[in-house]
Amino acid sequence: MPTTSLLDAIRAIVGDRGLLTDSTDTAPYSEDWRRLYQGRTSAVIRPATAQELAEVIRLCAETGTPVVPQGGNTSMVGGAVPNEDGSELVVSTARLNRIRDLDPTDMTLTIESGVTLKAAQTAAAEAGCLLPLSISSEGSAQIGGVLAVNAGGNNTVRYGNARDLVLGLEVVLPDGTIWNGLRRLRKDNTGYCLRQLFVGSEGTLGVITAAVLKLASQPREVAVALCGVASPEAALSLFTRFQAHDPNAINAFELMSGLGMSFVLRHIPGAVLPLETSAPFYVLVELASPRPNAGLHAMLEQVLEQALNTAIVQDAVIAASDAQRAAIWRLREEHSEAQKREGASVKNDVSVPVSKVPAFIRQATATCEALIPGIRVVPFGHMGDGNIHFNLEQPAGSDAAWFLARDHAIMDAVNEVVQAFDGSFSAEHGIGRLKPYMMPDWRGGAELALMQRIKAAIDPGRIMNPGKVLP
Ligand code: 2HG
Ligand code: ZN
Repeated sequence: MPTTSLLDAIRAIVGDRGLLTDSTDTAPYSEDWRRLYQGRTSAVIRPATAQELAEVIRLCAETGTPVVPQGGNTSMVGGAVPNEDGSELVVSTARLNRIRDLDPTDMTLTIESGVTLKAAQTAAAEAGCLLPLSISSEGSAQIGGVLAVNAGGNNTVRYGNARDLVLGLEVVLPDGTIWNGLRRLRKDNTGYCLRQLFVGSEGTLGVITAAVLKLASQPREVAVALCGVASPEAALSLFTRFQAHDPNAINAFELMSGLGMSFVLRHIPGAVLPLETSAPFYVLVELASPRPNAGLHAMLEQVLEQALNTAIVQDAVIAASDAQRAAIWRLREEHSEAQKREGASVKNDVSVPVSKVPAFIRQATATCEALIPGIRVVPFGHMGDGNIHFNLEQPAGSDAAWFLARDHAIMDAVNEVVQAFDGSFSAEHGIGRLKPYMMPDWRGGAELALMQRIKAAIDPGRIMNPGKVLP
């Protein structure tokens, strides 16, 4: 357990503003937003600089005190919460929130880890650039966490995952050393690519304190449509039509189920379906171009008209204003919140090859319905990159605790289907505390052994985010 003298020494480094010890202050940091894990901690450390953090981590290493790095605490897999016994300290990156540099010629943003993704996007936009990463929780999620979990989100189909945007990193290592790798080079072929080791490591190898991110050109034309479709198969046909027209124009291609949409319409104030009739599934498609007159609206109209004529699409609406565009996106982005308000849910953040998405949904649906009669299947997500949130809502009127106690049975059944399609059991949310038990099955043998050796080499005292990622 962290001793009073350790906490006093930490206070001497970070000051009163940098240390929370009162249980009412630490409570929000001890629980994940899904309320799957209710941990406990004797202190939350909020350093203002990487130097302060490094000194704190050195003390933790010397005393063998485990630390849990935390950004916006939006993890879907309990990756940022401390355990229940109170032995772990939480390190919040919230005060590491400076934008250090933005260079529109180099197209780079050098930014500290506590800046929210939304604030980082705004900074890029103000300089006439685009930070091409967008996730539903971007208002709270912080850059450090986004990189630590290699977030994906809505624009992976075009720009890749968080990993693809990182040119450089600054990391506080488990012994309290600061590694300054904040290079902004497009070419730098100098040995092992260490930054990519930390991206996706979920805080188990160190704490990311700053990053250099690649920017893209700001879109000058954007066109968004919401379409009602009969099935995921129809959604896939629509996707291939957009691909045939211009694959580079597709910014996002998101799938939603009719049931998920009904949760949004029921629970999210102001949510309205902008179509005349409801549909079994919906697609949100966004096209974008850095050219001002790229003809995207005409292209959207043309593809949708053909799709309507051939019954691939049942109904469609093209946003006519920024406000309508935002309203359509809101229907997609509020899916998690609506699902939470509807009741208990078990999430499967999985990916399969894009061409297999419809067959996967069909088979996984049948599997879950056979496993728990009345279970409500709510698949949605990033169809354009093959990442489906195959979420399951408790049967109406059932007991939430009873349902959640079956989470492993549900996840394992879904994962069997994922495996049959050569997919992944975690596409963009990471492993956290929820999924380490799956690692031996999916990444066992040489791969997991190598990960264990890397962990032992970089964090021999095993103080960084224990119990996460590795079984
Ligand atoms: C999204 O795509 C997020 O909105 C959350 O990744 C998905 O709630 C979920 O399962
Ligand atoms: Zn997602």
